Formats: sequence, structure tokens, C-alpha cells
Amino acid sequence: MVSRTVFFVIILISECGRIFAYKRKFPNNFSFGAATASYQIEGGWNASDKSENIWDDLTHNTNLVVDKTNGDVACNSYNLYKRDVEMLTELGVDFYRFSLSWSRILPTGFSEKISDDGLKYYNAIIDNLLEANVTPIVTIYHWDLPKSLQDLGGWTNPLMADYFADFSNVVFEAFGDRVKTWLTFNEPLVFCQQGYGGMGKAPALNLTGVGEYLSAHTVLKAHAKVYHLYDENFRPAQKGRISMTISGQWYEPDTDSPEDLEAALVAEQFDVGWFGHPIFSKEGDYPNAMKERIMKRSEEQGYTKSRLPEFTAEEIEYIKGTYDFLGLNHYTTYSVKANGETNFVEPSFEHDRGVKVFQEATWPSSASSWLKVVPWGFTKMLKWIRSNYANPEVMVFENGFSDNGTTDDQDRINYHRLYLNAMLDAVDSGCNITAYTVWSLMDNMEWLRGYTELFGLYRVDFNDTERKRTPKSSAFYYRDVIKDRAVEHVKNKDDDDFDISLLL
Ligand code: GBH
Repeated sequence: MVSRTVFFVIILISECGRIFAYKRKFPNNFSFGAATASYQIEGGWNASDKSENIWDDLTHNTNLVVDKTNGDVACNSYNLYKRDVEMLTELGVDFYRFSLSWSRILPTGFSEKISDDGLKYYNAIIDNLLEANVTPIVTIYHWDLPKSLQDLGGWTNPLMADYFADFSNVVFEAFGDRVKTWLTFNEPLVFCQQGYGGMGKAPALNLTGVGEYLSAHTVLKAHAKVYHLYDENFRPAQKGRISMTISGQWYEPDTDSPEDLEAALVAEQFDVGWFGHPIFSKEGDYPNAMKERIMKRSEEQGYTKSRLPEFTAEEIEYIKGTYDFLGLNHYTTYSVKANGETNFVEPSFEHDRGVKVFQEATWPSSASSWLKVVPWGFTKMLKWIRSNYANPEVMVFENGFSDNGTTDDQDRINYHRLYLNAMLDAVDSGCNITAYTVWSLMDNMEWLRGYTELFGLYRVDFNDTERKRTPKSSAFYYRDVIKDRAVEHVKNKDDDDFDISLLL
């Protein structure tokens, strides 16, 4: 009798333990990484024969960076890359996603002169990573265009597609024996919309209504050209994979009125759809929502044709399907309302889109005004991609949270715990997701926000000439997630179909 009671008590305790310690497993072969970008971490802005890029130019010659800082030294990864690799080993990540500084490799912007020191630097990183058993994943372009090419019009110049292909050819030849996953562009929407349409990124041209569409048009052609270049000339021998990584925020309709639902659909097509539809959809080309709206406004404004350039039928075919997986950077969610207004007089992206976008006051905030913690939006974004683009393999190449730099960063841990669960909700519903990446490995130069909004798993002491790196609490947290290949279960709002029997 006694032994029976003891037996049941033991069972009860162990069951409780199982339930409270319950962790959700990631799919087999799922991989984890951390990401950075050249301008944000390297420093060495004028090392050896490197020439100026548009971020050197912007930070040195304008007042646009809030704390008047720059990336001249940044994290000094130009010299400290071995410590970076050591940190990646401490975390136990499967891969490291970093980007190449174009003007470090090709000081004139063109491929007639290749910098030995530029190649040497990236060869050293790649070799150190491989020795440490960390897979390199390379972004060819993360926003730091050589100034010499900006002087020729930057991405609004259609010939940039050729120059970008020349640059890509150089890096495939130099690194492709060891790099097997390539991203042509990081978040083209962001640098086209904010850099050419607005002033939120270099080159800060503020040409909204035309500039963002022209630059995006070249970028899409440049991406396709480089995909085909890799596919035809390098893939047979190098056997790697290539795509781009697009930014995708979720747009939640404010109410379920048909007008708000339509507004949310339009907002998503002006976001993910702008680059997603031409590449990942069955039909190719820009989404109808963009073509129709921009055409209509352009006509109303007296333009002779749409401010959105048109692709020829051959171009649509040439761009369509130029991916081996879909790279997604996701951070946050917006609410969307239909805009009652009809008088869209100004030629602008805002007026072309014509919806009201905002964030709910109840959504928890971060150090970045735009970044609210809305994990269920991630699930919906992933499900949207699954149903709109025929369930492609999705690799999440950025997800992260900003604060003021504390080392006991519980809010960051909470963010990643919630977003990892949101991602697993999407996996449970049939999304084919194979990778997750934390932005960022370490605190770094957050573009126009300087060093005021920090995303790192490692703290970097920017007052210390040694740029000492220290793991934050979130680094230990992420290390454990990777080691366990599992995360504590948290129920998100969009998790209604979660089956309690999974607990047992
Ligand atoms: C990523 O972009 C970048 O790839 C990375 O370099 C960067 O450090 C990281 O995020 C953190 O920001 O118009 O001021 O309201 C993130 C996507 C989309 C975030 C546009 C900022 C606009 C902010 N970005 N968004 S604002």
C-alpha cells in the first residue's frame, strides 16, 4: 500500500516536471545562426586601398545620424574577426551570416582592379569560420555601395545590374569554393524606399514617388542577373544555393470590414509583394495592387505613364523563380486601416499605397520606435508566404530586438522566446522553415540611429579602444536553445489550434 502511494507520488512529480519543463523541438536539420553587416561592424573604413562607400559619405558629410557617430571603427571587426569567430563558437551556432564591403574588394567599384587586402580579409574570416565548424553565409550587398557608383546614379542607373554582376562574379570566383549559401541583396525594399524614396538610409535622396521604384527596378534585374550567373557558371562546380533576403512586416487589418481587409492586403503587397511577387510568385511581375494603384495615381497626377516602370514579358520570365529558398527578415507588425481620403495629389509611395498604418499602444516596445513585440504577426507572415508563394523553403535571416545595451537583457530573451514559438506555430501548420538567425551577433552601428539602439547578443564597449565584447544574458539563452534544439513553450495569440496532447 505504502509503496503504491510512493509510486504514484513519484509518477505525479515526474509528470509535473515534464509538463513544466516542456520544450518544443525544432525540426531535424533545422539550423541556427547570427547575422551582421559589413558597414555596421567592420570599421577599417580607409584601411589599405578601400575606397569610400555611401555610408562613409553620409556619416562624414551630413548630420543625419542621431548621435553624430559613424562606422569608421564600429566594432573593429576588420581587426577583431577572430574574436567574432570565437563568439560564434561560444554560442554554438551552425552558421554566420555576414556581408561584403564592395568598396573594400573593388576600390573603384568596377572589377578591373581587385584589392588583394580586401580578398585577404574575407578569406581569413571564411577560413576561420570553417576551421571552427561554422558555415559562412554571405550577403553580397548590405547597403554599402561604393561612392563612385552612387556618383553614376547608384541603383537608379540600369547599368548597375551589370556592375553588380561583375562584382558578384569576382566574389563567386574568390570565395565560392568555400561559401555555399549566397544572398544577393539584404532587404532591397528598405534601401530603395528609404535611401532613394526617403532620407532614412544612404544615399538619402528623398525622391519619393519615382526614386524608390526606379532603384527597385534595377535591383530586381540585378538580382536575376546574378542568380542566372551563379546558376549557369558557378553552380555546376560549386554546388551552392542563392537567393535574396527580403524584409517582411505583418499588416493586421484594424477591423474585419472589407475596406480594412483590402487595405491590409494592399499594404502587404507594397511590402513583401514588391520584391516577393516578381521572384517568388507563380505569375511573376509586380503585384497587381501596386501596378493598379501607381498607374491610377500617376494618371490622376498628369504623368504620361505610370511612375512604376514596366517589365517586358521576357524580363518577367527572367526574374521569376530566381531563388533556391526564400530569405525573410522579420521584426514586427503594423495595424492597417482603409484611408477614406481620395485626393492623393502628391506623387509619393505613401499616397500610392494609400492606407493608414500604425501600431497599437498596447504592444510592448523596444528601443526602436518601429519595433513592437507582436509575435503572432510572425506566424501570420510565415503563413501568408506559404499560401501566396506555394510553400517555399523559408530561411529566417534576421529577427531581433533593440534595447539600450544592458547585459542582463531579459526583454531580448523574452522577445526571442516568443518569436521562436511563433515560428514553430507556423512550422506546426505546415510552413517549410529551415533556419533562424538572430540579428545581431553583437551591438553595432545601427545606421541613422548610430549606437543608440542596440541589437547584440554580445555587448561591445564602444568607449574601449579594444572594443571588448561581453556576452549578454541573451547569449547564454540562445546558446542553450541551440544546444537543446528546443525552446520553452509559450502560447501566442495565433496559437489557438495548439493541441494539449503534444504536452504528453
Ligand atoms: C534590418 O532592417 C537590417 O537588415 C539591419 O541592418 C538592421 O541593423 C536591423 O534591421 C535593425 O534595424 O521608417 O524609421 O519607422 C530591419 C527592417 C525596416 C527596420 C524599416 C526599420 C523602418 C523604420 N527595417 N524600418 S522607420
